[in-house]
This record gives sequence, structure tokens and C-alpha cells, in this order.
Amino acid sequence: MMRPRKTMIWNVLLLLPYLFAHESQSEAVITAYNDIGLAPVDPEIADTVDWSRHACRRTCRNDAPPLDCYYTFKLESYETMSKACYDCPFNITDCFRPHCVPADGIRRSLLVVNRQLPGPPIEVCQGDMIIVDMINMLHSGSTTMHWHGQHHLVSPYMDGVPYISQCPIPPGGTFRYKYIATEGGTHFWHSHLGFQRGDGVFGPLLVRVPPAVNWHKDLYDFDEFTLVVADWVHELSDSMFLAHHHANGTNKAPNLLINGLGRYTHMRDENETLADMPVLTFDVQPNSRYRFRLINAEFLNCPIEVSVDNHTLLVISSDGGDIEPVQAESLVSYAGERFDFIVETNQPVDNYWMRFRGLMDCDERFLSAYQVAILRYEGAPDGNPDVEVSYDRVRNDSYGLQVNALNEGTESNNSISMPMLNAMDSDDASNSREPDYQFYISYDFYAKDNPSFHRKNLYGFHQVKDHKQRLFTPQLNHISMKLPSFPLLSQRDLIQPDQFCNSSTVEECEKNFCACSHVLQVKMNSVVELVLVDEGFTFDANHPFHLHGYQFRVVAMERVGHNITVAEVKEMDRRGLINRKLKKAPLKDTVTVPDGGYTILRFFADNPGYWLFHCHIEFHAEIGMSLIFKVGEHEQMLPVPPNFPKCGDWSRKDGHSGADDPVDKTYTQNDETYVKNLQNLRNNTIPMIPTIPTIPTIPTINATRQVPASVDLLVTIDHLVKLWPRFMGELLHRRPSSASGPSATLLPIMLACLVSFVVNLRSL
Ligand SMILES: [Cu+2]
Repeated sequence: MMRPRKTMIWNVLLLLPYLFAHESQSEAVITAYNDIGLAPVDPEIADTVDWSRHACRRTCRNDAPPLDCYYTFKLESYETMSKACYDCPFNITDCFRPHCVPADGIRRSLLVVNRQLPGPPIEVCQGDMIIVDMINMLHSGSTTMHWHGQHHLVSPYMDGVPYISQCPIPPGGTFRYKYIATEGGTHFWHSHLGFQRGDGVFGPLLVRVPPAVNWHKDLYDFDEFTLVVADWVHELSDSMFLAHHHANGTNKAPNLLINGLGRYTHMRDENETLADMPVLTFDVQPNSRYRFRLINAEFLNCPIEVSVDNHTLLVISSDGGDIEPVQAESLVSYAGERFDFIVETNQPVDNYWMRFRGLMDCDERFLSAYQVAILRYEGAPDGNPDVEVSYDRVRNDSYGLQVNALNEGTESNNSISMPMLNAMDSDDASNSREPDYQFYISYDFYAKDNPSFHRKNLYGFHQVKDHKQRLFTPQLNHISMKLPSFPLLSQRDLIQPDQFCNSSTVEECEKNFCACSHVLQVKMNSVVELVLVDEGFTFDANHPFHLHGYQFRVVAMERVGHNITVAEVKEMDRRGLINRKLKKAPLKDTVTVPDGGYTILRFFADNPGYWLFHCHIEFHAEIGMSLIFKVGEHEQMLPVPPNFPKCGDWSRKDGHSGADDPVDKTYTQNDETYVKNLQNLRNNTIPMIPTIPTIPTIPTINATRQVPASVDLLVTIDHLVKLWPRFMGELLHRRPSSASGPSATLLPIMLACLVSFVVNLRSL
């Protein structure tokens, strides 16, 4: 068994040749700026510096040394169209003032990093050290930041998942994230706590690679355009979540934002002047090739169809994994996915719409959410393209097919699904070795009494007066994730032997609601195959799945029908009806599964730790649509960094959450009241702090603990013995002033004790 230190040294040694074996070749244009961020940036100025001019945003050269890239992120509650926006949009330049978050012109509260939406871009070269001081300035609410697409082979504690890799950063707290940008490509950072991503806590994380390892460097001239797509609602997502889940609102987005900009309705000032909000505009030169890096930062079920009028998309990369280029008419991206495509400006000088069309919960059955940006050729007038734009659009299949179409797999002749694409990187253990493990992970929305939304016998799922009040629960293998109260990776010594569950340890979860810490364990360096099955009985839905710590190969994807069962997929596989495309299978970290179908993934488990696998729709992940891969044994996981923050449950009687009594420990002041309170606490004369339940074992539903009858019997005997002399005394020395007499008060008590005595004696 390899020791942690040895594993770390090996990881670093393996990384070195990858980072430094470069040879000089051609480069795409990246405008160089100044020297912000080569040293820690003072929090005082963090929300006024222009982070897009960070010194680490540069042309990546083969022989250049890596840089240390510093960022200061201040997370705050904020407001769109605030006083910082002055006359926006009636004076368009006001919309771009510092601290103005225009969004779509509709005022709402939101969360921002450095008073920007999206937050500051991180743009580095592969091998750079990224150092982010995350300052939580929320009044009430903790946070963590996840670096979606980075695997953290030597920094698993930096993955930013609450209760898995770290404790939430409390309000007022700061946490320094520090890791090497190892995975090249288009990624993003986002909060991994609650619905904060939906409220605005996200931003680009671009890791450019030097020419020697850039497969597609000759296909484009400019690499400066990023598209961050967000589904946008007009309230805080916490209240939207509560309203929807308690049958008082919708989970549908009315609008989309592209790089924080978008139109919704015409804006009107007090003089009844009309104006439109600004939309994102890309100024391009004719006859050039532009690489666009598309990031889907959405939080609801709103896949986005992207197209550019009169232009084709040359799709070259997804989730940082380069693919053999395919020409497409359009592409569809799901929450958490990234796509890089090249647009060649080979059309007459003009303005052209880039269209972003919401599908599924964003489509014409609901609120028809769509947004636009403008591709403006040099020499074209300022203004909108002449073409009217609406939610509807006409596909032009003579340009090529749609890539990654909604709920279509390899069975479709009208689209290019992920397994049809070929990876540029050579095959590896993940797709050339037989799998050591195969896990079926099935899901649907289930009619269950999930106690968060339905209480059996009070307002149970089948009991509520209106069918519309029924809340179906999405679950993986009929289990809802229940995260522990401490991070599994950094406080792994606290893990109890019976803490984890999976489908092999729970019973009757198809009928009942089950919630526990859902963990699938695999050995280091094993090949893992995941068969994801979207049963698709309840709704015609769609879920994108994201795996932390790894890239996987997408080896199969098919829609079989409107719905399907795991048994049917197993039978299809047994009969050889499932075709795994192993050779050159594309590498991704987020993938969709057709509703009523399956997607099959394979990964090589060489990154020890606890890694989350979850639906990237926040409303689903946050109510338990996730599970955890435990890769390797604890001693194979990297040692915990010194002084790493700790957290967890605490109660006075809870032995395992800390042997020391924190009340004793924190007592230092000579305060009389404090000492008295402390004594009272010890004498149990003031109410105890309520005991927080310890991590439940599996299954979680336990009957209320019964006091044994023998204990009750002893208590009753005790009462009788104590009451008897008093009863007899008062009976014998009856006082005339007492009208009712002792028997009137003591007799019922004595009788109750006798009845209790008999009952307890019988139940022994
Ligand atoms: Cu989902």
C-alpha cells in the first residue's frame, strides 16, 4: 500500500513532464494587460480593480515558467439596478459603471462576488498556481467555492464541496483556496452551497494551454470570447425553491442572461421614454476565426440551444476535453457543461444574432426563456440586426446537425450525441481495460412522503387536497443524500463504521422515503463503469450529471422510449443490444442522460478521496440527488493540511463529537453570572442545549425510543413508597380546616400509581 507522502511525490513527478514538455509553435491572440494579481490583492480594492486585466491572462508559451495568480473574492448580498447604475439603460454607458449589475433591468436581490455578475474571470495558463482568498461577507449564510473542471489530484481539500472536502466558510470568515491549474480548457467556478450559484455566484475559469499541447491551435485566430449563460429569475432562489416545493410557485425561469446581460421587457422612465437593456456584443473582424468558450452556469432545468444566424459552429472541445472538430448548426448545453466552438466571420459585413434558446422547463410550454447577443462585424452599424428575434427559430440543417440534442442519443439520425464525438487525447486505462466495477444508477421523480415536503398523516403525498400540491422527489437508486455534519475527507477520523449506505444496505426504499449518506466505494486504480438510467415515468425531464475529481469517457447514450426500467437496460446489455463506443470516447465531466434512456460512463479511479457525483440542477442536488464515490482507503488519501478548519455536531452528551467539554475550555473570564450559569448547567437546573441527533445509521427511520417498562415500574414503586406515609398520616390526623380532606387530593394520585404499577407489571 502506498503511503500518502509517497503518493503525493509520485503525483508531482507525473505532473512535471506534462507541464514542461513543450515546444514552440503558433499562438492565438491574447491581449496582454498589466500586473494585477501577481501578489495578494488588498480586499479594500478587490471590488474596484478590473479583474479581466489580471497579469495571468496572457498568451501561454511553451517555455514560460508558471505564475502564482492571486485573486480576492468578496461575497456579498447585493441588488441589481442599484444606485450605482444611475440612468441605465437610458444612458447605456451607465450600465457599465463599476458596481452596476444591470442583469435584465428587473430589480431583485442577488449574491455577487466583487459586485460583478458574472464574478471576476480567472484566466491562467496550465501549470499556474491559483490562489483565491474567499471572503464571506454575507450577513447570514456560509459558502464554499468549487472549481468546476479541476481535479485536484494533489489538492483534494480545495474542491470546495461542503461536508465533503471542507467545512462551509462561515459569515465573516475567509478561506484561501490554493491549487495548480492542471486541467486545461474552459471551466468555471461557482458556489457549491445551497442555491447560491442561481443567485449569481459564478464566474469563468479558463485554463489555456501552451501551443505544444493545444490540438486545435491552428483552427482559430482569436481566443478572447467567453459566453457565460445563466437562467435568470426575478427573486432569490431560496424563496423560489420554497414556493415551488410547497406548492405556491414555479420552478421555471422566465429569462436568460449572457455574461450578466440580457433583455426582458422594454424599460420605461418617468417621462415614458422607452429603452432596451444592453445585450452582449462581440466586435469581430471579417474573415477571421474566433474561439468562443461557452459556460453553462444554470441552476434550473433549462438546457440551452446555441446558434449564430448565418454562421456555423465548429465544435472543438467540451468540458476541457478536446474532440475531433465537428461542424454543427447549433449545440445544446446542460447545466455544468462547457463547449468551445469556432465561428468564422465569412459573411457580409453586418450584425448577426447569437441566439440562446431555453429548452425543457424554459420552453414554449412555460415561459419561453431566450436571450441574444450580437456578432458585430467591423464596419457594421451600431444597433440590432435587422432580423426580428423571438423564442422561435428555424433550424438550418444544411449547416450541419445539432450537437448534444435534448433527449437524443446514438439512436438519432438528426443529431450528434456525445459518444459519436472522438476524443483527441489517446485512449487510456478508462476505455481500454475491462471495468473492475459496474454500478447502475437509476433515477426518476418518486411519489413518496419526503418529510421535507409531505408529512405522513398530516399532509402526506396522497393526502393533500389538490394533486398540484404533490411534490415528487428525485432520488438516485431510491436514496436521498444526507450529508454528514463534518467533511468526510478532512475529518475522516470521525467516520463511523455504519455511517454509509447504498442500495445494497437499505431495504424497501422503493416504497418508503430513505435518506442516508449514499457512498459507492472503489479501490484505487480500478476502472469504474456507471450506467445511468433515467427511468422517465413521472415527467419528461432531463438531468445533467457532474463527477468531481475526474473526467470520464462517455461510451454510450441512447433514448430507448418514453420510459425504461433498470431491468430492461440490463436485459438489453445481456442480449448485446448496447453498443459501447470505447475507442476515442470523448472525455467530459458533466453529461446528460436521455429521458427514458441511459448514458454509460467509464473512469479510471486514480484520484483518492471522497468525490461528489450529482445532478447539476441545484433544486435537485440540494434535496439529495447526489452520491459520493469513496476512492481508495483513508491512508491513500493525502494528509490533511495543518490547521485545516474543522466543524461538526456538538452536544454535551455526544461522546464522539469531542471528548473535551467546550464550556470548560472556553471559560476564561471571571464573570459571576457566567459561573452561576455554568453551575446551573452542570446541575441541570436550566434547560439543556437540545441534543442534536448523531449521524443516523441505515436506514434512517427509527422508532421513537421507548422507556423500558421495568424503569417505569421502579418509578411507580418509588412514588407509592413516598406517598404512603403522607397519605396515612393525613388520613389519621384529619384537619378540620381542610374541607375536602387529604383523600380528595392524594387518593387519585395513589390510585393512578397503583394502576400504573399493575400495567407495568403486566408488560414486563
Ligand atoms: Cu436533476
